[in-house]
Amino acid sequence: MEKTLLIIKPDAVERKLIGDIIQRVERKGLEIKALRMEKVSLEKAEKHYEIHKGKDFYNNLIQFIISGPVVLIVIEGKDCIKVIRAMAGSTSPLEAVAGTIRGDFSTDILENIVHTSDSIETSEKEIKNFFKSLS
Ligand code: FUP
Repeated sequence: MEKTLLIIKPDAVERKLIGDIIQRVERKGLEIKALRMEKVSLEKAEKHYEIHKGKDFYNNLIQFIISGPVVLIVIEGKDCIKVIRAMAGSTSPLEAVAGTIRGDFSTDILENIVHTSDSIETSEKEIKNFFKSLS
């Protein structure tokens, strides 16, 4: 069964949005397979975002994701990668519509509440980075 990684980012943890976001996942009918709260290490952050290395926003992205605790969640369900990305909403705050997580909670392209895997290949890699026992 397909799996995806959802990260509740430091801004959302700070703003006490963990419960709201988890409730959306459960109400959608998806399965939570693993869940852990932690402050991400620089090493793991760099691995997670290696595809963005060299981009102008890369340093800010790394500093942000290690700035405070996050919640790492492995979700399982039919087509869950696409379903969770649709629920997260667009990366661009101008395009993230109301009803999506980003559309409801963020106006910022960097501090944008959640990370979601974007393909089967990246979800496997991302889950392996944070949950050794699931891979
Ligand atoms: P997404 O898959 O929607 O999380 O977006 P991307 O993989 O394109 O980008 C990863 C993260 O980089 C975003 F969550 C926020 C950050 N980012 C910026 O800060 N500026 C940009 O122009 C694009 C992305």
